[in-house]
Amino acid sequence: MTKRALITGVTGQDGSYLAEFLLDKGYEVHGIKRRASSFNTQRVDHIYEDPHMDHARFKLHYGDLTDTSNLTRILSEVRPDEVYNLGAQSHVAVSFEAPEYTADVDAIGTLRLLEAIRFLGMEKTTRFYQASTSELYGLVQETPQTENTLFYPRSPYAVAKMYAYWIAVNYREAYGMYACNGILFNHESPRRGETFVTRKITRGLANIAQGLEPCLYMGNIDSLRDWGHAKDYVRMQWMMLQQDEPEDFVIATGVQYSVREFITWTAKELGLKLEFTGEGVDEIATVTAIEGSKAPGLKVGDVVMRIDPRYFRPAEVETLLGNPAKAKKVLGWTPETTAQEMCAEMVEADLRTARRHALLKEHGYALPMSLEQG
Ligand code: NDP
Ligand code: GDR
Repeated sequence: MTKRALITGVTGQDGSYLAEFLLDKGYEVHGIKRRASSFNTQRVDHIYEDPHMDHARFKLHYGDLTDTSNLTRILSEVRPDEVYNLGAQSHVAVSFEAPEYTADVDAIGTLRLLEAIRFLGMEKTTRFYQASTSELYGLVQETPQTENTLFYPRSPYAVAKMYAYWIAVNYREAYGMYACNGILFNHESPRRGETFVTRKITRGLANIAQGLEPCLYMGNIDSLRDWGHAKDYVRMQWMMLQQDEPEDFVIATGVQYSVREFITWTAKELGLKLEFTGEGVDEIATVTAIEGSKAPGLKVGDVVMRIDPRYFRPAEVETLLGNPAKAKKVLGWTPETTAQEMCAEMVEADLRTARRHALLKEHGYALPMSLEQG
């Protein structure tokens, strides 16, 4: 029997990798996409299948986590064996600006899905994965963080995700549902949204190297994160739903770096050596050497990074470091890509795009991209 999966957030970074992964495993994959005024399926266009063809195994449904009747209808039509709830307003800084919407989608959206599964009588047959997050640890109470570390959320996003975490646990305990939380630490890729810090850096510096942007404006570059590769992490999401008993797992690399280090790696991939000088909001990064031909838009002495307090958060999560020992022991999972390898992959992809855009610009064409930083 072909297994059926339903993915919320299929158009996002993780959703697109997970859809590919499940299709490779022979699943029929259904995804929920939001209605938008322009195309928003770029990350899954390469796996799109014409629905008019027989045997199409990848199907998209319009929907929204704020819409109960829509979720109930999709679930009743698809009757999935596995639901992966990846849909979310996932940007921590944005959640301070849109706290109510973030709670509606990230917290109540999770409840809507679980309750629809129960209402349809599928609670004993449909397995449920909840995209939980290291942001739950917020103001960390213990280092490294494990499945037993106390939560102390520091943003409307994290508070909403904490509700989602506990409501998944509650449906497991109250109704015997197979529901699991993957407590995932930051994971990135060339498909990462442009306003998350790693992608902002790789895309921004690649553009600067090609003369498309003058400077990168950053927030707190002392912040420490445990960065893994999204491809490694979606494999783990699937593994969590294949166990005999549902359990929650920390997924992390167990290694931590600063945002400043990530900037340095990116620069190195572009053949640039940087010097950081000044303190606090006056800190800058200046080019001190250039090797190779990847940065024709720059010369020694150029300032490529400044601090803009606009990107500071009202409450910051200064440090996160996960301990993935349980995932290794129980599931045999270990990450395959280091943060530096992932950075190199992201720079390569963003440099390719930046070079194309530089060529268009040289020949007088308008650039098909927003250069706004997030
Ligand atoms: P993205 O921001 O790339 O993707 C989020 C997805 O959710 C997109 O498909 C988006 O649609 C969709 N979405 C947003 N709002 C709604 C809504 N109201 N109804 C339905 N769908 C909606 O996130 P990631 O892929 O990086 O992360 C996947 C999940 O994992 C998220 O829940 C995130 O919070 C969580 N997480 C992520 C981590 C990371 O480091 N990446 C770490 C820990 C947890 P659209 O494309 O239209 O915007
Ligand atoms: P995070 O990721 O908040 O950890 O949430 P993000 O990449 O946005 O920030 C990481 C750290 O970098 C600092 N930072 C900046 N961040 C952004 N976006 N832009 C900047 O200019 C900037 N300068 C410094 C931040 O302050 C922060 O400390 C991500 C999301 O994917 C969540 O959905 C997920 O739950 C967590 O990871 C785990």
